[in-house]
Amino acid sequence: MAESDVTSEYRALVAKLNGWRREYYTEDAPSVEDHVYDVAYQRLLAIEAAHPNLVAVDSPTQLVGDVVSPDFSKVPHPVPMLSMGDVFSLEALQAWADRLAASDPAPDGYNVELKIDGLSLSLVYEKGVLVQGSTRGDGSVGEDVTANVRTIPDIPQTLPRPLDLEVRGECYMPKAAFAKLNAAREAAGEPPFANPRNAAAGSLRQLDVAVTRARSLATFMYTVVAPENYGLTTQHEALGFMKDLGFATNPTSVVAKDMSTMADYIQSQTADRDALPYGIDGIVVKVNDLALQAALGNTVKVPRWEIAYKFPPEEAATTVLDIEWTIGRTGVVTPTAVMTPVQLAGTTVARASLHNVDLLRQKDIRIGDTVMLHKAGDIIPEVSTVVMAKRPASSVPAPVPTTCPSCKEPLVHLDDEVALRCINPRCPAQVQEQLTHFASRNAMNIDGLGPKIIQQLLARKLVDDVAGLYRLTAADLADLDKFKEKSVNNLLKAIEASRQNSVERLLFGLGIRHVGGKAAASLAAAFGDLDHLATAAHDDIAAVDGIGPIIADSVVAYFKNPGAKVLIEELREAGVNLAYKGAAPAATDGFWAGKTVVITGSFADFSRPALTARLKQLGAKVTGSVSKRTDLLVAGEAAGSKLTKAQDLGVTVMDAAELAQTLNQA
Ligand code: 0OW
Repeated sequence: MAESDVTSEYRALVAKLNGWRREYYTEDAPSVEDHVYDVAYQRLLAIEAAHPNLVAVDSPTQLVGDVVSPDFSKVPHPVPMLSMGDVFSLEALQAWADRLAASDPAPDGYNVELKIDGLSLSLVYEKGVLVQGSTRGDGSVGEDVTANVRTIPDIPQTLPRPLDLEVRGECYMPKAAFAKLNAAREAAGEPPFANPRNAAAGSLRQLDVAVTRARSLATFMYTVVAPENYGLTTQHEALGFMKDLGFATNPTSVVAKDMSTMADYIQSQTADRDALPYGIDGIVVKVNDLALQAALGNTVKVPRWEIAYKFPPEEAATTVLDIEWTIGRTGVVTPTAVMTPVQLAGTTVARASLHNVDLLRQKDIRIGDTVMLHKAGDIIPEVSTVVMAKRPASSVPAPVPTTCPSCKEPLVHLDDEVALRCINPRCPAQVQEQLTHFASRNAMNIDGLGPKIIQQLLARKLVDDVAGLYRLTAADLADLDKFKEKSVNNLLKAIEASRQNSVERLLFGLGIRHVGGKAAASLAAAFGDLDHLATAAHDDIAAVDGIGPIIADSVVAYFKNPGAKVLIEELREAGVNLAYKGAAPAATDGFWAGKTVVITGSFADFSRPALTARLKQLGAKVTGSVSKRTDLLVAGEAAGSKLTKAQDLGVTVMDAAELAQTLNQA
């Protein structure tokens, strides 16, 4: 291949891999499977080995870990938290062991461990007390997640001995907790996590500690930092040392003297993988002798004394019987493959999302095809490829609907979106989700109007769109199951109160694509009321700060839709306020006005975002880290290293009780 072709392939690979890293490490939402990333990464390594002159500073082979989020305080890792090299076959593992066997001295045994599919975690104890928890970050600097780790049940807050100690391990989400969390997210119209690793990362790297607490995280610790300080000479001893101190360590590690023992372990653990209550994505093989580990040392990013044997993704073949099209809250029409049920990674799989029309076409999946299936993160069924050799001669490309399967309105692609969408605001399949969103706290905030009540209202045909809520009578509501007079009155009061909301709540509640709470507030403030927005020119909408052409396209398309026009008129006739009442300006006087405040820990009465918004409303400037410029640290339960820093700097500290008192006075 000509040098220029290799260069362009190299640059494209670096860009693609860096994009996938950002999705995986920062957004905790990768768009590709691990094995897709691994294959591309191995190709990049091969090009760099053949063309060292091409190696770029931004190549992912030159980085150790993930990106450090600006939302968290930084934690330096004096002993870097490294990643590890991968091999994808027993032959490659044998070659790695052979190279080590040639070193002098040669290893006299390996500690073999399951590779837990989570994210790395460091725990620091001073005199036996947990003082800091942090993520790996980029290997040298991690994120402070101390308050979050205090909510994880299997992490000891204190040790049975007053040790100064750092241990490292994997934080993970058990499969059962992952499945439960995703079911709840899909029911709430939120995107599911692709696999347990992302769920764990998204749950640990949380500013709102209450969210972490609710997410059932767990750990397996596998490294003692500076083991020589505790008289440890092998990895196996280090695991026993941590277990005795009360840490969770994985019970299945073994010491293997040779390759055949390792191969047996790998074979047995691969067979048992599906039965494990947590996800694993391989086996870790470490030189057992710690002094030899130190002698072998590390390359720029990985230790020489350990390797990860990565499992090939489990696959199964089955037949596509049908392709169904389902409609979500925002009107997106998604293709789903209905297949002959097949056993895969411990469960029977009969359906797999095909995500969108582009992917359907890209993989050219057709009814009657034989397809290979695998499970992303051991959980989410994915179609890998079509077995073309088995494609029936009569096969035709899968038909893509042009009208909505529910309301028969034409389907559209908004802007350059991949998603196919029904934009009829009165589409029955969407109304349930729309009503739920409309009544939600950040939208019209109709207290007591949850999904179950909405289901009953729709089933009894008491409403067929959001405007219908404002025509409900006491008699209508009295007809609902278990709805006593008190509930009827409370709900009618809540609906009545929502009529007076400032219009940004209505605008967000209408569920216009790309129009979230922030965009709704900007548009309401810019145009003053719904009528001006509905008739505004595309470029005027796009010109509003923080809006742009994509949101403008979506807003113009929405208000052009005949169904939307009818809906707005019905809301107007129902007396719903369509004007912007203005966000109350931040207070310019009072206790909080002008103060620079940092919040740490968790609060019984507030989520972190809610407390931040409240203090800003009262005129405070809320920042993420304590400094000499900080006027006040508001410290809740399980306050972390920010409390220590505030005390060191002499910054005033306010506890939850003082906060409650001050807010009541404000
Ligand atoms: N995921 C694991 C695991 C393990 C560390 C020691 C120094 C570098 C790697 O179960 N059992 N042992 C290690 O050893 N690392 C593991 O996970 C790594 C950490 C960073 C990336 C992988 O998650």
